[in-house]
Amino acid sequence: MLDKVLIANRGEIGLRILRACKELGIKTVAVHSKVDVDLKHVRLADETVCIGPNSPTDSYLNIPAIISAMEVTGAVAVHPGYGFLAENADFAEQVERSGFTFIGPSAEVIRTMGDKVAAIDTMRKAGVPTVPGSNGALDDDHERSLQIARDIGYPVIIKAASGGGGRGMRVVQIEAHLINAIGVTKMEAQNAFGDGTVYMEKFLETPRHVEVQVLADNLGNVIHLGDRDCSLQRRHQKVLEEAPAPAVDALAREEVLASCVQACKDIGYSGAGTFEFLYEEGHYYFIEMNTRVQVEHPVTEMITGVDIVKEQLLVAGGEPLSFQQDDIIFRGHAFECRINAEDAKTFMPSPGTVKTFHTPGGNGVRVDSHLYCGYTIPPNYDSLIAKVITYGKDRDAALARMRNALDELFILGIKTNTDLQRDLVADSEFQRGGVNIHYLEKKLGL
Ligand code: MV4
Repeated sequence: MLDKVLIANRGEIGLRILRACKELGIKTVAVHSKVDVDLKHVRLADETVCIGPNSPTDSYLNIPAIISAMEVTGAVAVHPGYGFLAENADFAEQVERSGFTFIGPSAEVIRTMGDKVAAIDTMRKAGVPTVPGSNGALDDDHERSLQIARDIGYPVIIKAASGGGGRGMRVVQIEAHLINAIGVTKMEAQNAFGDGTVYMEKFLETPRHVEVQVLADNLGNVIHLGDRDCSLQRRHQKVLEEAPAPAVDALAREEVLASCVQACKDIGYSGAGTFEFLYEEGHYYFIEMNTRVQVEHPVTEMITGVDIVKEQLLVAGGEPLSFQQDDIIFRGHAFECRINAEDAKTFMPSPGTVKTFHTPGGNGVRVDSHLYCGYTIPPNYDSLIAKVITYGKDRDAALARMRNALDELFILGIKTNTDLQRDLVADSEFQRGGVNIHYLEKKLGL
């Protein structure tokens, strides 16, 4: 079992990791930037280390500063949370080379999944369903690229191998535009990521974003925790998520869940992971794998009873998973509304001091938030300030609870997107279930 863990993150996930450590009797070290000395988890941690000024580059992304903090405090492992260094293979490698434990999969697996061409190739070979496409990088042979596009049919999408999360992509509607689009995407990818490798996929016009949660230990045990639907997004920022994904084909789901578990076994996966799929007309198409804990992990926790962060800590300490697949019983439905400190019209971050914070409660309601009255949200970081999560015996019950929970939520002193969330849970098409990835942007008139 790990003795002392360094939390290399901030905000709600910093607090989430601290809570999991405390439940397991693990000592905690919170590292923070100058302004973040007032963070809730920093105040609650056993030890704290200021690792630099407020700019993320100088603090939460400063690898030598974080490894030094581990040496100084005697922390044996580091939990990276999400964002920042969570999917940085060089960080994982340096942590391990310094004799510490990185809480996550091996640097090699992180590196493979960071290269989308390698990730898709790995998953296709492991039997996970992928999008019809180039099955590898595009080369300089224009005739070959044109033939691949003809074979899969237009529209197609050109994606950067080092992109992901919506960066470095271009849709091509007709053959006349293909070669130019490949050239421009390559150029942009080279400039943005230092890697001009691109690949091609069939462009799916109205898919849903459905993802699969997996857990693996270092003894060869792998389980899945079912799926989530994260289709409600704006500019690749998720807004509202739910588990399980509503209205998916039961047989296709069982097949894809089994394929994810098998793939994890094949590649020696360790820790928590998420397979991202596009789901359209009864079919799942793998697009990316995330090697970190995700913001929306609580909806899965609510319907399975599994504490995903605790499992990450156990597994990293060499313990077996607390559950076998047969122990996992999927029960009920859960939603998560992300509450951001942002302007309702412009979506620009809106930092400031919280004057009043009334959180919802009651049966089946969970709030993951680091806010407290008098806390000042700094301008330097992500605008996520709270996650309101509700559980119910079925989708309608969980949604009714979310409507009540959002009615109870009061945050004064800063601008938030709470009214948008209230609109969304009152939306009749969303209530029916299964809206696609374009639904929110269309509703907002973008
Ligand atoms: C796609 C796609 C349609 N067809 N790939 C965007 C983020 C990145 N993870 C992959 N993305 C997409 N890939 C094919 N072949 C549409 C998207 C996409 C999207 C995917 C998930 C969630 C929101 C999205 C918003 C716009 C486009």
